[in-house]
Amino acid sequence: MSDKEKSQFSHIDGELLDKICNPYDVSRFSLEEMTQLAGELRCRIIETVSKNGGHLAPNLGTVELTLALLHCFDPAHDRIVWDVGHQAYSYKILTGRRERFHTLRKFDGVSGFPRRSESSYDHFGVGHSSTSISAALGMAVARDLAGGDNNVVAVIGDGSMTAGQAYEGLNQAGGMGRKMVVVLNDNEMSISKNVGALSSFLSRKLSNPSLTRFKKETESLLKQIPLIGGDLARYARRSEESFKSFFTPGMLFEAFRFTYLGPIDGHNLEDLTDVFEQVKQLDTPVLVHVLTKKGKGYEPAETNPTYFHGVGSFIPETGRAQKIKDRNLPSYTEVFGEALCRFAQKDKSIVAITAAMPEGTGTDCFRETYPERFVDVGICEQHAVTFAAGVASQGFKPAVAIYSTFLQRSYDQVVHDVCLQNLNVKFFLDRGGLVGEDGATHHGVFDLAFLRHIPHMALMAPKDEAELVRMMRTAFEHEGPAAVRYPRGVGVGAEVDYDAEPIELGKAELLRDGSDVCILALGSRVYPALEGAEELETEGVSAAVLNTRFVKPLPKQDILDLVSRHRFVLTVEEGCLPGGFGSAVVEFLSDEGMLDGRKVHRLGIKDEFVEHGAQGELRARVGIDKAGVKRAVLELLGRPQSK
Ligand SMILES: Cc1ncc(C[n+]2csc(CCOP(=O)(O)OP(=O)(O)O)c2C)c(N)n1
Repeated sequence: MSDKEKSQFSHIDGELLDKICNPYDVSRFSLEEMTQLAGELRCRIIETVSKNGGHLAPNLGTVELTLALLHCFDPAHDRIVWDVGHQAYSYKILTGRRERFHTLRKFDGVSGFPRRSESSYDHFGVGHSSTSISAALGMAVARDLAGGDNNVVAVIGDGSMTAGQAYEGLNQAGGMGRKMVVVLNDNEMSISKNVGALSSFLSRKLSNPSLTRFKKETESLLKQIPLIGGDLARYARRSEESFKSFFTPGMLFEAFRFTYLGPIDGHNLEDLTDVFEQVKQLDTPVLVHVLTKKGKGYEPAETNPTYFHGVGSFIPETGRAQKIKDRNLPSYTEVFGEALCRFAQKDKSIVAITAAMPEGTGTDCFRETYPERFVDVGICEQHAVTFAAGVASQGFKPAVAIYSTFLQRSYDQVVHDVCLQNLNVKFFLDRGGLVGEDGATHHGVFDLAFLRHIPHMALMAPKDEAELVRMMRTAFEHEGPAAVRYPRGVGVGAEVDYDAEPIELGKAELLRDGSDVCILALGSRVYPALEGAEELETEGVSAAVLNTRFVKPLPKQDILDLVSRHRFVLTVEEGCLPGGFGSAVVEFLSDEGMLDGRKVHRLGIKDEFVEHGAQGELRARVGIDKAGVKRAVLELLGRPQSK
């Protein structure tokens, strides 16, 4: 470790922090004490995230903002609504969860996101972005109906302001004119650099030289208007200040009938508390524009906010990642990114589309290699899908790389814009299944169920990273919409052939034959099923395992061939049971009159939300790991289970 690295983090005792008994204590602290508290909070967050992983950079940026909110507002009476909620660690620590904060993101521990079930101070549950203004407005309307007098504050980042829903909320809020506050936490970053026209508008790019040029151009344009142009130009010239404020972010929000205050230094506690005290007096919608630095106070995170946005365990002194045992295996995301670049080299019609997640989806390498065919649309999943449909309608092959959980946003666009027109859009759904520590808001367990019934859609899930590449090729060669869903994490170490042949649509793969039971497994559950079957052999059970590969078109012939030889059938998937892969199999067997005299059991995620925790731990708890497969087979066969 070099001297420079050593200086990057040093422990600070929680001298003030550990004395806090309830959130009201913050309102009694002086500015000086709050400044000390900010340092202690940062230290607590860095130490905990370095062990448990989590959203570091966003949380370091909101320490002063949180202190100022708790100083000025009453978190029991007022309503504070965090957008995405990945920046609420300080809030959690200060609102009763300090002592449990070391359990952050662990099973049964503090969640990484606000949750109503976790604390009465978490006023609205969240994990997906851009919901805060809508929810806060709902709370404001409910307050007025109930004759209440509480404040409602939504805190939203500039990245989250790229989503349409934020403007739907602003539009209604401005129209209704209810008392509410929107705090725009502007750090010029989404996970990566923020994108779109609005981001440069917000990010005070109107520097003096460009402002002057803009002013001159506008004046000369105004002068060209017959009769009144000269007057307009004179009005516009009247004051430099009014001109400036007219053409700054305030203009946008004032068009939505919000009172605009800002921009304000989001790390200056005095300014923040001053402005929050003022907004409490206003009875209109107010937008407070706060400028913060992502990763503030921790050099490695300030320097590389994208990496430290959401990070695994690391060494606090250096910021370097802790060594993880599977690190030598490539992740599904990496294999996907590499394959997409290779395919795009030969096929010039491939266009990569991401909704603000180039790194998360592995399309960052595509961005570097084929910038003209790469599009980051911002946090706009609905738009991403319709945009892709537009691209496809002109003969290109858009690849929408997206987390399964975020495609939930785009259901109608998938149905109405893509599938109804049978357009050639390819969906690559990363984080399909249980994602682990991010928990219920992020598990990608509904995709198979919400995609499989849409006409024209082809839907598949690979058993390993080599099959992922083959399925990508299958999807690209298929005429029409297709989706490939794969899990979070590393592959199994299968040798990847980037030139491998596609797979015939609707063709399964029999991996193991057997006589007592047949297991129809899908995607990430194929190897656990196979390993379970091998172990069952030693217990005298002969189990066949089919890598079913496709949910749609279902490999009907392969299923018929196998099931017709078995009385006992088990399906295994890492997705929700209602409407999922197992349901598809049962429907098919029923239609074929194959259920009589057979026992079919489905393994998957029951009709419930799964909590946060390590991915392996969660898979074991819901019973879809190797042990769960073995248990289910023995139960199905009515065999006694060894304890
Ligand atoms: C609907 C949805 N899409 C994508 C994400 C993934 N995501 C989490 S945070 C984030 C960036 C948010 O940027 P911003 O609101 O500016 O907050 P910052 O992290 O910069 O503080 C993204 C894209 C999400 N949570 N929800």
